[in-house]
Formats: sequence, C-alpha cells, structure tokens
Amino acid sequence: MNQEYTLAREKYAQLGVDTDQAIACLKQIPVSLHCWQGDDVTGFDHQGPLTGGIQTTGNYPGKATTPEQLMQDMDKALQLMPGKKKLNLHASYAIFEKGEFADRNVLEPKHFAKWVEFAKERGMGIDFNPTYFSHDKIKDGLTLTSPDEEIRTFWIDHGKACLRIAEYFAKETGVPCVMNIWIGDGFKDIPADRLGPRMRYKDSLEQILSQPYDKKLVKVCVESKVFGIGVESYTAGSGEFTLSFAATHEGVLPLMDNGHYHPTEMVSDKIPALLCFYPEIALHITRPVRWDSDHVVLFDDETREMAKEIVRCDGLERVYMALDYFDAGINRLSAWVTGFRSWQKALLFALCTPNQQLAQLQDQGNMTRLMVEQEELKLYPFGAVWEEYLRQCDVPGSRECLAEIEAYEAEVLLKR
Ligand code: RNT
Ligand code: ZN
Repeated sequence: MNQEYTLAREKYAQLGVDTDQAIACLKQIPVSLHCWQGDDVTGFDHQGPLTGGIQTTGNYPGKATTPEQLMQDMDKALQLMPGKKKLNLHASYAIFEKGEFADRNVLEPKHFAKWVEFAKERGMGIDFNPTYFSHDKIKDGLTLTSPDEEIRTFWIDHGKACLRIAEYFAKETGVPCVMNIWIGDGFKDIPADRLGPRMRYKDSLEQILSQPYDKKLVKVCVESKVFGIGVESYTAGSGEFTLSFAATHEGVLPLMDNGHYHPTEMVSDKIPALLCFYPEIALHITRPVRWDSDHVVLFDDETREMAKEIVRCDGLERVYMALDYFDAGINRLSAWVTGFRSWQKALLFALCTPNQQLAQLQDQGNMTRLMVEQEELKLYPFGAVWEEYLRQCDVPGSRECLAEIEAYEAEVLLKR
C-alpha cells in the first residue's frame, strides 16, 4: 500500500467513508462492455451502411473487420480495464462458418457459440441486443412498427430468435442476460398517424414476449429515444411509450440511454424516479454532445451524478449498467478503455461519498453546509484511492495503458 493511499484513506475515514470497503465493493459490480465500439457498429452479417438513425463519425485506421480481430482487440482492451466486466453483443455480430448464413429471423444459439467461448474463458456474463437496423428488411425506416405485415413478422421473429439466444447465454455463463430492445422506427417529417405505429410496436413486443422464456435468466428491456438522424419528427419508442410498456408488462425493464433525451433533461434525476416504481432498471451510459453523438464516456459531472444516484439509492443490485458509445475518430481500444475506466471512476467516487451525512444535511434544511461539503469533496484525494484500486486489480495507470495501446496500434492495427 503506498503512502498517498494511506493518507487518503485517513482523510476519507474522518468523514466516515471506508475507502477499502469502497474498493472492495466496486470489484463486485458488473459493467457491460459493448462490442460495437470496436468496429463502428458494423457487425458481421451485412454489407450495407449503418442505418436506424445512428451514426459513427471518424475514420481512424485499424478497425476490426472480422470476429477474430474484434475479439483480439477486445481482449487487449479488457486487460486494461479494472473491475468486473460483462460482454454486450448485438445480433448483427453472429459468427457464421464459411459459406453459412442465417438471416436475423432464424438466428440460432450456435451462431454465437464462439462469443460464449470468449466470454466463458474470461469469466464474463453476456448481454444481448436484437439488431433492428442496418438490414434490407427495413422498409421505409420501419421494423416492428411496419404496416407491412410480412416485414413486421420478420422482425418479430428476430425478437423471438434473440430471446432464445439470450436464454442460451444465461444458461451457458450462469449469469442472467439483459436483452435490450431498441428500434429506430420513426419519421423525418410530421406523421399523419402517431398512434398506429405505437399500437403495432406494442403488439410486436407482446408477440415477441409471448414466446416462453425464463424471466430470471433473461431481463428484457425496452430502450426509448427522442429522435434519430433522419427521424427527427417522431419516434415510435418514445420515453412515455417505453416506460408505460415496461410498467404494464411483467418482467420488462425500462432502459434509459442518457443520449436519448432533450439536452437539459438529466438521466441522473430520472434514476431515483424510476427506482420508486421498478424493481430493476437498465442504463446505457454514453456522452451526448449537443445530440445523441455517443462520445466516449468521461469522468464528467453528469457521469458522476448518475453513478452517485445509483449508489446512494442503494441501487447497485437493481440497475444494470452498460456502456453505449462509438467513436471512430480516435484509437478504438483507447475509446473502450477510457470510457470503461471513466464509469468505474464515477462509481468509485460515488462509493467514497458520505451519502448519508449529506442526505441528513438536506433533511435538516441545511443547504448552505450541503453546498460547502459537496464542493469540498471534489478536492479530496480521490486520485490516490483510484490508484490503489488499479493496483489491487493489477491494471496499469492511464498513461501506461496508452503506451500499451500505442504499441498494439503499431504492431497490429496499422498492419491491417
Ligand atoms: C441508439 C441506441 C442503441 C444503439 C446500440 C448500438 O441510439 O442507443 O442502444 O446505440 O444498440
Ligand atoms: Zn443506447
């Protein structure tokens, strides 16, 4: 244990914060790492562009283009992340044998066997996402809300196939699988019918969920969104829609992505609101810059505030946390590592906060002292606690991480 940490521990202890316990606690919290940062949300099952109203910008060299490359990159990145990880996959990352292909409506567990092997070898659970974008069966931008029954059925079947795969992940890894449904369905311009697509979305979800599955093994989520690129006027899966759906369908969780709200709306404030009503909720943690830009997560104010809410609401076991961003403008491994570490920092910072004492000040109406104490905490020797956490997890500091990533870039990425 180094001297800086000993001093920091002492300083926090005077506030009643046990930093050893905070570190021990953080090691147990799983955070889901999204495979799609590694290849700009491309996947392996189609040739066409990224659709669904989302966009990756940048053209940094060395992007992974095969399952082997993606796994190799992810493996390298995982080694530079402290803490407990889960693997987050999209259906479009199915791995086919040579000459084999299965469309999304008929995907099977075997198409993900290599991912299961990858996760098991590293002691990770797996989360899953049906892929309702980047596919030629999307008609007029619509999937589960399509008025064309053939199209809608295709996508309902995709959802059912994914439920089977999610259950397989849970059984194989022994860890429940969070299966998140997000669709980009909507309209660029003012629609004539806002109800119809939503009624069809509701029906489609109900048809998907009518397939028997074990609710303890698969946690189905519905993710809302306010708008997408080319889908500015209307999205079927709005905030009200998904919250109401989750509230009225047993075992379904609402998923909030903090890039999916108006810029002054804060997901940190929504977390305790939902925890009043839902046994469990899920998050996509991202960094929206002016819009749902999916920048790399940083240790910034709102990231810290979200982590604080989870910790002080005693929600660590009730909130499923997944990262969701994609930056193609910088080294993709560094993007993975920086974002993951930022969220871990935010959690550790929250765990090193004397939450009960601060809440007491609020209840006493002492907002003056509350402000001063909260400001004081920002300058506490948190860096030393973070360093100790890294040391215990046997992971290097950020500059050493970058040096390793740069070496990997020269040896592997730039030779692709
Ligand atoms: C899109 C949603 C969604 C996707 C991933 C790739 O705005 O955030 O979660 O980012 O499914
Ligand atoms: Zn998301």
